[in-house]
Amino acid sequence: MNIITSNEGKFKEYKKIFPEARMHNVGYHEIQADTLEEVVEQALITLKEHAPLIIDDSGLFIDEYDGFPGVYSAYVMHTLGCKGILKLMKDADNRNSRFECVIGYMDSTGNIELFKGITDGIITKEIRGTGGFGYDPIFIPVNHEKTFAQITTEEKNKISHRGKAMKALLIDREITR
Ligand code: ITT
Repeated sequence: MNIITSNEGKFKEYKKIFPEARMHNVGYHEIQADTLEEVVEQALITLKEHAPLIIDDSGLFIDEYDGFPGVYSAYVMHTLGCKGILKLMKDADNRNSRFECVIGYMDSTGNIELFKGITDGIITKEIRGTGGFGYDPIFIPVNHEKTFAQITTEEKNKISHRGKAMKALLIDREITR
């Protein structure tokens, strides 16, 4: 199974569930779209030669900003980063947010399926933790006290948007681990 990504943090999470997974950084083009699903569907079309494969488009959706950065999460991470988000939200009372992950799976015959996982949480007021990647140090999942950056990869996989999407894929497709 090829995991098509440029993000080593993501790959580490896949590797825990799919030990045979290989990271394949082929730099596919992401279209500008309103939803993660559209981005994934369009990208899959261009990646047939690498099947069986997984691609993953994820984002952080902040309620106070009607879901921004959402599909723009990568751009906002490059420009504002976690510190910029905290600065932007300095006086925000509503810190509710959610992570979404859409997995695009293409089997060796070219069949495509999408799997989604969502995890609700809140944005912290300061950076917490050094693990994980991306927005992990500023996101606490609901009913938890630690950020994604303060827990292990295994623990994150149990409750995260990506963990849920991977579980859906595994159960549906019965892919052996
Ligand atoms: P690929 O598209 O190459 O897989 P990417 O880092 O561009 O890698 P995304 O577009 O899916 O991946 O991610 C959008 C942004 O959201 C990016 O800055 C990620 O670091 C961040 N992100 C995605 N999943 C995350 C997670 O589980 N925890 C924290 N940040 C995450």
